[in-house]
Amino acid sequence: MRHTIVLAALSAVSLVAVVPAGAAGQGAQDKPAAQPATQTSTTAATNPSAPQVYFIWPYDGSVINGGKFWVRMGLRNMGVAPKGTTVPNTGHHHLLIDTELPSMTEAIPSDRNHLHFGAGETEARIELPPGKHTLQLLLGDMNHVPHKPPVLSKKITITVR
Ligand SMILES: [Cu+2]
Repeated sequence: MRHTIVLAALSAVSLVAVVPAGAAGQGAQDKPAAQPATQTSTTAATNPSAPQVYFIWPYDGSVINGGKFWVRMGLRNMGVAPKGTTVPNTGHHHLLIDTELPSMTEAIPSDRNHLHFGAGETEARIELPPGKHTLQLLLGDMNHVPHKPPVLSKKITITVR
């Protein structure tokens, strides 16, 4: 199983690289990605090959001194691609700060509480004022709309000192 996940991750990296080439590179990339994609009928909790977005850093409960920190965003079984990319099974990260989930059927808002990483970034330097803050990741498609079913992380709480 471990091996399958590694293959999927590698193919996700390749997807980003072939984006400008369009559909030409797609066929070759479909082989390793197709295996997990056909098994996504159950949730991430029960199916290790379901798409999953998660925080690499910070951890839930982290205490951040000074308020500036890197957020590192992880994605399994899908590929990160810039906004507007039409390759299937890709999307870009959105960081939700101190807010509830937005609509799952419309474009994710873009404001101080909803940060878009439309260039395909997987890490970002964030600054937050002192206090407790919640962070949650939500993947959006080429039009910033959550996938069906939505690919979202657990909501974590951090404390800034
Ligand atoms: Cu977006």
